[in-house]
Amino acid sequence: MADHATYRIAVIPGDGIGTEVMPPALELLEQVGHDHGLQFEWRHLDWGCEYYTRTGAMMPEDGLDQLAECDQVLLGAVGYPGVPDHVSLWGLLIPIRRHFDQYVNLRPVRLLPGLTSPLRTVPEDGLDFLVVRENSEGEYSEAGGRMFRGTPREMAVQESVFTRHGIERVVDYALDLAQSRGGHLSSATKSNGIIHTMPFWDEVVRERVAAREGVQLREYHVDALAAAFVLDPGRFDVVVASNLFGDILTDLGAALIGSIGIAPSANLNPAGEKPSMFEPVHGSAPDIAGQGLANPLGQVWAAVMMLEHMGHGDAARRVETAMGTVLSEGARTPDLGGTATTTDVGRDLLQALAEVPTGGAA
Ligand code: GGG
Repeated sequence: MADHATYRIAVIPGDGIGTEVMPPALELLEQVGHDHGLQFEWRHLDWGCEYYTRTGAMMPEDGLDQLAECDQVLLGAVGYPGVPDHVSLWGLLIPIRRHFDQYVNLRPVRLLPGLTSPLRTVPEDGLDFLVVRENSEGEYSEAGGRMFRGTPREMAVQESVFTRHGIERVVDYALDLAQSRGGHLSSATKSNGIIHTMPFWDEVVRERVAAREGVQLREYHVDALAAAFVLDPGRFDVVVASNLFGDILTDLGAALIGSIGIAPSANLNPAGEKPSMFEPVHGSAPDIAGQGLANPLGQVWAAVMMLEHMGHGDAARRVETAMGTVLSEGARTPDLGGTATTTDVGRDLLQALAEVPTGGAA
């Protein structure tokens, strides 16, 4: 991509600690942009639960049109007590993922330098695998309904939706990654208990793998997969999972690298025809919100994924190197056993970045 590129980035800090972890990420992006000839035009958007209490909606009616004018979206966290979780998620995060066909949710599980896994034994070369979560259908579905509310006959039905198109495209994305890495694809299923959708998932996964050279498929029931994440995480290279399974597995993945405060997530429209969205895996953490103690590294790592997606790998590597330095030598927030504040970590990150030569990231 050309130098002096200007990017219009929608910034939605959202709720709780989202508003605290976003500023250090933006400061770092400003600095790395300055160093690498990239300009960012921030479009700050105050959407979220407070916006909902003021207006009755999580974002304005033309919210998706406003985002369509941006190159990418940076999101903090969504959800806060007082607004039901399904209202906040289906009013902001999920419409964005669907409208912009961000059908891949890419979540790395990687032990950065300085991080210690809570696992007693980690592989010699550390933890390093990718989870590709299907992000547009599956268990996150509007199909269903409630009947007989407030009566003894009250009932709810929730349908999962799995389409051939939806499974094929996410598996193909995961296969591309597996071919460029260790050549192993692990698929999360539950076809013993889920009688329709999961056998279908397995069939389509096998078909797509059979059409590829050099990728070995391993299929796991999701419960056994969760156990293997803990007992033998070194066996994983690329994991592909449905929407809900991928969401649950990646919180476990975040725990394996020491804190959910660090883990990043990229909601990708792989063709780049529409904006993608980058967010930390963590939520709004009302228990620590407002105290300045949130770890900004998940948001910063999400920004690194945005730089990578935009083709600025050099700039991304520099920020990642700075993250490793801070994790090894710098301030730590309480989730990592320290007493530092969000601002302390942001300051150390900027200092560490200044030490990483442009074009010379380790
Ligand atoms: N960082 C965005 C956020 O608040 N995530 C919380 C959450 O529950 N997300 C649900 C999902 O990723 O499906």
